[in-house]
Parts: sequence; structure tokens; C-alpha cells
Amino acid sequence: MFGGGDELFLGFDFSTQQIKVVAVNSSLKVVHESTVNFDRDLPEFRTEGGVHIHDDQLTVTSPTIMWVKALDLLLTRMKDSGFNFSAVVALSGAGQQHGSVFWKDGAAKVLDNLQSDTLLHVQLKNYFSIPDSPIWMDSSTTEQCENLEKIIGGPQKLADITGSRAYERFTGNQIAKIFQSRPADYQRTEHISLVSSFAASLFHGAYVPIDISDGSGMNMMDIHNHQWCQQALDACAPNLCDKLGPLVPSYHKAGSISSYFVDRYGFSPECAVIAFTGDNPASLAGMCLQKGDVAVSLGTSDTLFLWLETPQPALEGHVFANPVDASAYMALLCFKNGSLTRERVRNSVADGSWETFSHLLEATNPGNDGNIGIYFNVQEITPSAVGTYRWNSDGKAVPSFPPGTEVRAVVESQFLAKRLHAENLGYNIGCNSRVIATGGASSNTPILQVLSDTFNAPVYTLDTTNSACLGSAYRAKHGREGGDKVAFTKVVKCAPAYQLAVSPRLEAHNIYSKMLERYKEYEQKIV
Ligand code: ADP
Ligand code: XUL
Repeated sequence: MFGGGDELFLGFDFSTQQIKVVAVNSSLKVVHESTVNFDRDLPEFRTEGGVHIHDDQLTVTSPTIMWVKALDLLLTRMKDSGFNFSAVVALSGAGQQHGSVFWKDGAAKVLDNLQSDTLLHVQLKNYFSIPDSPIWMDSSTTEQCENLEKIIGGPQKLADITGSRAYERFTGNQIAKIFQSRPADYQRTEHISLVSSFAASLFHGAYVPIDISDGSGMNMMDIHNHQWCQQALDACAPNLCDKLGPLVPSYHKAGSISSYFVDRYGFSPECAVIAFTGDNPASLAGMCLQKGDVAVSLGTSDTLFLWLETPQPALEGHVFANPVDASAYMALLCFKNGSLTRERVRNSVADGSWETFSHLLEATNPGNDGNIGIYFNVQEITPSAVGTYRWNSDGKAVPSFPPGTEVRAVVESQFLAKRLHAENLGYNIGCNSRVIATGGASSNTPILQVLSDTFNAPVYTLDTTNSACLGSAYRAKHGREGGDKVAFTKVVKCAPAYQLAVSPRLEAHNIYSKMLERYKEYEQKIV
């Protein structure tokens, strides 16, 4: 019945600039990939990078209906390429985090009664009460953030409950702004989804609940009991509990696919729709993170995902419910000064060559003979500081370092910062810890050696550019196999293996543990 006989799982990613899909077979081998890019493929929406930046430069939205139209286009491309939809037994997906979709009164009826001879965007175009969805790049809600923190009892109290202090892009503050600025449209809203649960709802033909992992990015969910925090809901807008619906574990099986997709594309009517989640949680699944692991993405900016058992929410970073094990947590830390800052040092002291940069790094000693530098080209998120600072082994501020010292200083301070802020959120270096490195700089072994020594863990690399899609396909399989009845690690046993890049050296690690105290002091000084 299923063509090649093998079952397929689909993982979608509704991200800022595009929607993507991968199909994996039962051995988790990727057998199909397709993409629709919003700017290029749907120019009628006039987006740049998939978004509209408004005149105030703070408000950033995307047309909700563009995402709907993109979905039919993506599936049409798959169909045209001969993709066998009837072999898909389950699908799941990821969405850019924090973005929200406002469904107008009557939308559920339309979803429940989709006509397969008419495209989705034609049927749904009048059913979004706020046609432009606020997205994660929006930073126009400072007033709403201040109000929420005040009502809950301060930023740390809010972080203790919801995993994060108030952030402009977090959905509760975005909803508060909509309610205050467009009360009549808010009134006409029968349901509010995240981008993730919105996409899942299109597939299911009914509202799919928000999952606890993406729900953690709203400033309104209690990350400990996975319920809405009523006080936070009330602080944001009235009747929110009704409009948001219940929360579910990320492996929740919503039900089967809408007949629209069966009739139009040839899906099996039994194809299961598993709750969608945020792109960062989905990436954690795609990288197959386990207890004790840290994933470090060394891209334009650097991002850390931590698997946490006992979280310690702080005024920095975010703690989310874990998407593959509802009894655990994950933390997310973003550092704006990543590759571009390393590049600036490379250009100033290593002739613009990564090879020279690596030689200089290898020619200097762990601990940099007591020299420490902090390099924030642009305003850093964690910690909130900017500028370049250097201290010699006597703790005296100095204006410059020789080339080798400069190269080592930028790499060491970046990884000391990652360890410090990971520990601030509850991360403990354990004997079974692993570091999984991805992104552009993960090809640089001397850089990875510093990372390994700092965290006292072997560093593995994973060659993936679409871990959110892959993670969604894996989660589809997990959800279909019963979610909490089967360990995620068992489901992803045959996922592509990591490559061991470097192992930690105890002597260097001890040097870094001492150095961390000094680094911490300097960081506090410059904030
Ligand atoms: P993005 O965040 O855009 O996905 P990538 O993960 O592709 O970025 O990483 C791109 C960055 O990788 C570049 O800015 C570059 O500085 C860095 N990079 C590429 N090769 C090396 C290397 N050999 N050593 C260190 N950094 C590198
Ligand atoms: C996470 C965040 C971004 C978006 C990007 O807090 O805002 O990573 O999820 O898609």
C-alpha cells in the first residue's frame, strides 16, 4: 500500500524567511527536502527576509495568510516532484518562536470544513482578526513588559514562574499590546495560536493546542506544572485562558490529518498530526540532545542549548519545558558576539585567515599566561555590555595584546562566558557531559579544543543546517510511537552519529575553572 513499503515521517519548519520540510524513512534517513522562500516565491506580500518592519522600526510582523499560501505551494512542489504522500504515517513541525496568530470568530468552522478544490488561503483569508502576525523580531512592547513584571512581583519572580523575565518578543506582551491597541479586533478573536500550533491546526483542520515547550516562550506559562499562570494571563489581556486553550506535552498526538490534504495531495487519512513546537526546541530534538548535553551553535551569533534537570531561571537566558522529556527542561542562551567578533580579531591580527588564526591559537597556552580579554563588537545580550577590554596577568587594563594572545583571548573569553552563564541557569559540568558543536566555526579544531577544555567534555560535531526540520520529523515518529510511553533516545537510535572532534585535557580544564572566577569579576565590572 505504501509504495516502497517504508513508512515516512514529515518534519516542517515555519521559520522567519521560509517554510521547509524534510521526509525521513523509518531508519531516519532523509529521503526528501523542499523549501518555499517567502521573498522569492511569494513576492506579492512584499516581505524582506519574510517580514515587514514598520515605520517605528520596533514593530515587526509577517502576513499570516502568506504562511497559509506558502503551505499549499510547498505541498504542490512535493506533489509535482512525485513525492508519495500516502506513505506518510505522521507529521510534526516547528515554528519561529513567540509569533502569534489571531483567529477570527468562525475560523474553527472553516477549518473543520475545508474544501479540497479551493486553496487554503482563499478559504481562510477573512478569518484572521489581526492579519499581520507579530513575530519574534518585534521589540515594541517595553511598556507591556514593565507592567507584567510589576504585577507578578518583579523580573526574578516572573522568571522563577515562567522561565524568563519579561521580553518584548514573548507572546504575552505581544498579546497585551494587541488588546490595548485594537480592543475590537481582540474581542473578535476566538482563538490565539503560536506560529507552531497555527501550522499544526492547518494540518489537523481544528485548533491544535500549544505545546509546553513553545508555550514557555510566552511569559505566561508556569514551566514547573505546565499550566497557564492565571495571574500572568490576567496581567496581559482578558479571557486569555479561553482564547489560548489547554497546553499539551510536545509529543501530544492531536489526531489525524484533515481530509483537505487527503483529497488534494493524497495523504493517508490515518496520517497522524503530532503537536508542533518552537524551532529551538525542535533543534534540540534534531541534535538528539540527552541529559547532561550542551549544544553550541557557532554561527553568525553563538547559541547554546542546555539539557537541564533542575533549572535555575535567571535574569538572563530562557528556561523552557523540554520537548522530548516533559519532566526535564532546556535552556537557551544567545550571544550576539559570535563568529563576526572572532572574524574581527582574525582580520586585525591574523591576516584575515582562519589558518593563521588557528596557528596562533595553537602556539599559545591554555589560560593565555594570565591575560584575559572581552570582545563585544556589538551590544551583547548576555551580559548586557559592549566594547573591547583587556587585562594582563597582574589584572592591569592594557590597550592591546600581541597577535597570539589576542586570538587566544577572544576564544577563551567567549567560552568562559558560555560556561558562566550556563552555570547561572543551573547547568552542572558532569562526567557524562557531551558538547555538540554546529555552525561555521565548528570546523575549526583548535577553537573546539578550547571549548572542550572549558566544559571538560568531549566535543562532537554534527553536520546539519536544518536541525529544526529533522527534529520535527523525529518528533513525529516519537509522538506516533506513544510519546511518554517510549523514550525519545530509543526513537532516534538510528539517527546520524556525531563525529568526535576533540577530547578535554584535565590540566587545561583546571586552569579554566580558576580563570572563570577572574572572568566573572571582569564581566561584572563592565556591565
Ligand atoms: P549562520 O549563523 O549564518 O547560519 P554559519 O553557521 O554558516 O552562520 O557560520 C558562519 C560563520 O562561520 C562565518 O561568519 C565565519 O566567521 C565562521 N567560520 C567559517 N569557517 C570558519 C573557520 N574555519 N574557523 C572559524 N570560523 C569559521
Ligand atoms: C528564540 C527566538 C528566535 C526565534 C527564531 O527565543 O526568538 O530564535 O525562535 O526563529
